[in-house]
Amino acid sequence: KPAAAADGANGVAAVGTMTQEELKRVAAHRAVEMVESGMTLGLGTGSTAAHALDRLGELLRARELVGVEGVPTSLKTEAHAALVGIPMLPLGEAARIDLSIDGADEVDPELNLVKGRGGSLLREKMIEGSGGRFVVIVDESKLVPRLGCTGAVPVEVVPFGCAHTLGLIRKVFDGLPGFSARLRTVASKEGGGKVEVPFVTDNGNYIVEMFFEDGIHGDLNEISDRLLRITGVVEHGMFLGMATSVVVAKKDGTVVILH
Ligand code: ABF
Repeated sequence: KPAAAADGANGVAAVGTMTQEELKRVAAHRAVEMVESGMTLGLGTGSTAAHALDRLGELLRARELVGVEGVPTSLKTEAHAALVGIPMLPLGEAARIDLSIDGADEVDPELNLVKGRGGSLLREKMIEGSGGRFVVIVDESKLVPRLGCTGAVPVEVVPFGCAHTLGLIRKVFDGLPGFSARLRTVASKEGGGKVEVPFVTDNGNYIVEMFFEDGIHGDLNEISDRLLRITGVVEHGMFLGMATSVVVAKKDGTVVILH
């Protein structure tokens, strides 16, 4: 369905098969070409978005871009952007977001996304959904036939009553074969790596991870509504109809832009 426009990666002819890290960089650099001086940017989180931050920093230092400001989608991105010299402002002080650039965990054929396996889905959705263009940068391993095919679909929940909220989330998918949901945990530093504690987001919340045997079949908007109606759910990691375009770096080093 999406119109595809193929071009070379940064004008560089593809040579052999590139590593996944190189592909992430190629996609990120292609998206940064869309940035113009004076823009306010949504700054994404994750290893692909990190390449975009590095490139933006380079262009700002070289004064090839001027007057660019960024709104970071996580504390990690805020620290990275500060390190490479990208001026920043909080979401509430940005008159508008012109363009957001961020990675994704999955992209379906309609350009719906799963995001948030990095733990930053709430700030990402607030910033990337606040208007302006949203350009997603991925290597081709992120393209899936259906959301939820390759791993967890995260849901941010408030810590209070999280076991109760988890139960309500499970009820949305009652009887669905192969469905499971659990609280995301990490090994606690205090416990010498042996004790698992809940993963805490930048907003002080927890994450419920939903798993589907063969991805999510059914009406994604309806599922989204049902999840968001649960008191205790803050937001989920399905980004439906939000991406303006998706820059895909393919194994051979070429870039395809899906709209
Ligand atoms: C962010 O980073 C998240 O929404 C997503 O979970 C993750 C993708 O990370 P990576 O680019 O490292 O694969 O965009």
